[in-house]
Amino acid sequence: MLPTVPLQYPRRSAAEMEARARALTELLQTRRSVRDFAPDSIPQVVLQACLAAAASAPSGANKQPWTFVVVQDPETKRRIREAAEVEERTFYAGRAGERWLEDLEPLGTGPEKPFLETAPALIAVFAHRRGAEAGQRNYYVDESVGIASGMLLAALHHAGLASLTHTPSPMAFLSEILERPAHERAYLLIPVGYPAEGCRVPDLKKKPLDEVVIWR
Ligand code: IYR
Repeated sequence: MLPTVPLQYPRRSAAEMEARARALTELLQTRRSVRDFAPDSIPQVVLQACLAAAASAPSGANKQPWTFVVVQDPETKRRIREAAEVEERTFYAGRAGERWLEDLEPLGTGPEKPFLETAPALIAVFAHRRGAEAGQRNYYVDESVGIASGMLLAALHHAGLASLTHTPSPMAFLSEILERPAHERAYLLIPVGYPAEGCRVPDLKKKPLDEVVIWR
């Protein structure tokens, strides 16, 4: 067992907890997936701090089974866009199936992915299916990487950066372009930047809380 350290935990009053809970909720409720980015570059220290938030996530047996590849080089972004659009064209041309395309219609998405070039940074999240060395295992990999990715999205939004969870599928091309080893699998591609001027987003509604929460 590891040595232990005292837990740093400030116990707060109910009123302070409520205020903090509401403040974070209100902030998170303003996050939207952005598909139209300004080309402006973003402060590297902000990206780095948000990545540190993601990397602090809990994970199965603390294996931290993730790699975040930050792509800012225009030529690499261009290659990623090109490869993603190859997959997306077949997806939208029929591989998705009628039902899936119907479900996507309200979002107005399509096979063209200019944001993969205009967004100043793309964060490619890779999940480690197992450890790098033979016999090393990881546990609850999807859960762990999903939690870390959610924390990354929250940190980016809190810092004032827009993002998109993009999942061209299959994403094997990312492993190739970004030269990731075989035990890593592309999990999510997150364009990050500032929204383009006049950016519009679909008028989505979230389900009411009583539809998604059951108190017993
Ligand atoms: N990967 C495609 C399709 C797509 C799928 C889902 I589920 C979405 O919520 C949005 C898009 C694309 O990025 O266009």
